Amino acid sequence: MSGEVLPPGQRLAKGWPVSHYGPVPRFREERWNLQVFGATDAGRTYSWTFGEVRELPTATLTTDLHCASGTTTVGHEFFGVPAAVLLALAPPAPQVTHVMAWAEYGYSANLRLADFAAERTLLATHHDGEPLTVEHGFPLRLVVPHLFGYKGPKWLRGIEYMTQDRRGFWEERGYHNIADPWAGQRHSYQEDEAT
Ligand SMILES: Nc1nc2c(c(=O)[nH]1)N[C@H]1C(S)=C(S)[C@@H](COP(=O)(O)O)O[C@H]1N2
Ligand SMILES: [Mo]
Repeated sequence: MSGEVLPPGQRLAKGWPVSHYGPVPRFREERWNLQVFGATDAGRTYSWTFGEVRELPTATLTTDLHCASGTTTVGHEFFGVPAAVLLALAPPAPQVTHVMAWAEYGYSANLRLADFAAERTLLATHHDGEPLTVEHGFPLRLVVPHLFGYKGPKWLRGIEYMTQDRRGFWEERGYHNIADPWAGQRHSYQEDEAT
């Protein structure tokens, strides 16, 4: 158990409930790829098959997951490819300030480049030593340990480099653009509050 202290307003949930919007996509390996596109430094799009993703350098981290609706689950061990590895393999242009993380069915989450580049941000393939279950994002899920769960798309398919910010799926629907759980950043109306 890694989290004795929860962010303000969060309560501990038992087990690992599944929560997302819409249906669970079916994985077809022959149609799957991970793309990095938008404002890359080389001006080209990068693409990896699932087999190629599994060949990339990996890391393990333990984190709690905080859903903005108020539940926290603790002690998740994720294994996968650090976002920093992707940034090194597919360098962003110098003007890039934000990324959009894209999932199946058009789900998206915008992140400041610094949040995506953070040391513990991970493109996870495994949880507690097992491949992710399909409900929790198999084959690939973004984990951003220092932000609310909606910043971590399950069924991740792409990273778009952006030279200005643009709101993602929940951010367009009233959720906070930054989503720091320790600062209680749940709702977009809080963005107007004095910092
Ligand atoms: N593709 C996709 N990813 C998503 C979501 C979603 O609706 N679609 N919901 C997010 C939210 S709000 C949370 S709290 C976590 C929940 O992850 P879990 O079901 O593994 O607990 O997934 C995040 N990733
Ligand atoms: Mo959530």
